[in-house]
Amino acid sequence: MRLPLLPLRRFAPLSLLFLPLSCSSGNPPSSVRDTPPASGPEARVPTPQVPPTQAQVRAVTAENNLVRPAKRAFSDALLSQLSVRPGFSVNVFAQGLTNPRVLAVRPDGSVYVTEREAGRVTLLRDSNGDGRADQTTPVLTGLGEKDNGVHGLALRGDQLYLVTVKQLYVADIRSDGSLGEPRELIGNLPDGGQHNNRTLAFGPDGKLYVSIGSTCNACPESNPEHATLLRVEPSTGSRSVFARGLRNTIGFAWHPTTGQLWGMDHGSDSRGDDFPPEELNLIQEGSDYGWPFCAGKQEIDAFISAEPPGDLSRPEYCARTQPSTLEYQGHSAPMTLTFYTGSLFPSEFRNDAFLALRGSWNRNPPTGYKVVRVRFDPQGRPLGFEDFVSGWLLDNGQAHFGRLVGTAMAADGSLLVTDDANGVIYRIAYTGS
Ligand SMILES: [Ca+2]
Ligand SMILES: [Ca+2]
Repeated sequence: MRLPLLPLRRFAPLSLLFLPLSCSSGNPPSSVRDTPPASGPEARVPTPQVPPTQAQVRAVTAENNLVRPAKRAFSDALLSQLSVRPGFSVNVFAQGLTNPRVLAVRPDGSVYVTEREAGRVTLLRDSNGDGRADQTTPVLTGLGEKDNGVHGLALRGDQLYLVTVKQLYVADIRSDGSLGEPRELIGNLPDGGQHNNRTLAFGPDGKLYVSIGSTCNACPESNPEHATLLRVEPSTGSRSVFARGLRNTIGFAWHPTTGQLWGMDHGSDSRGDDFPPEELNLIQEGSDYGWPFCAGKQEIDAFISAEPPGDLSRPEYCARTQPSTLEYQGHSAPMTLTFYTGSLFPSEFRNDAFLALRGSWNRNPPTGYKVVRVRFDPQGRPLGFEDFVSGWLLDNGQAHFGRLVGTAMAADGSLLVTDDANGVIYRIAYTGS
């Protein structure tokens, strides 16, 4: 349920609230943001809300909608039930893996995958080009275990960067694809807490970007590196906060032609079925994307009891944060994001993105459990989301047979997607005419 918009009680009228802001900056409130996103509405005054009463919080929490679809084992019969766009097909690239999470693909077709709960990195190869891996070789073991195992990967040249919760490593890739001993580049990333799934990617600037989720569902963080994207100098490991107010942006990537950085942030839980939305953000250096006090397009999160820092009212604070560019159904759990630059798919897919939605546990009915396409226009502005492959959710949301995490484009232009629940890697290819 959504909380009703409550009358403004504890705040001064908005016109008064924004008066000092206008005077001090010399600009009208619509100019509060430094840089508007590439698309999306103009800045607007956030809807004023007061924090909900404890009774209202209890009412939402009581119907907290903890719906956890039961896991079904993978089967070829279930595979055949997936819905995919006409002309595309889905097959199993690999299976029997332990909790496969993040993928990285080399130009020669080698696929590295992290098996987080095993603390392992495995190399997969399809040597005969039939779309199925026929070599499965563990190349690194012992990097953490359970929820603390190795998770994020990034390739650069003949080196593979790897991240656990607190450590960033780099390993040389030998000619046979095996890895040398990983060297620790950073040993003191922030503690994990609720969100310990670090992800990595190299930017067009040659720097390594690391997503550091929040420790909590919705709270002010004391460590300024939590709920951020960090930028790391790969030669030294020196690092700085690139953007903040990001609760858990596991999926982020640079648009192939504009070079703009787009990321999908997870909204906070236990706020009803639909609020807050998952966010597609244009991530810019030095910007604050609002969490934990604001969500979506500068909407105030009325559930959090803490007050924003800096003696700012909630509307003032949210007006200084970056609104999302697009929103998606709350609780879908966006995972990794991959721009499509291949030529196997029809040309209309080029420079669009694919996104794995791991799926909800905090919504009734459940949502997610699918792969969506994020359409971008020729100028690189996101237009919207559409289902690409769906059907992992079964029986009206009572069951599932896959929770999707990692996405990557294979060397042949197909799309690989990991399922960490049944240990499957799916391959989506275009087979139409
Ligand atoms: Ca094969
Ligand atoms: Ca946000």
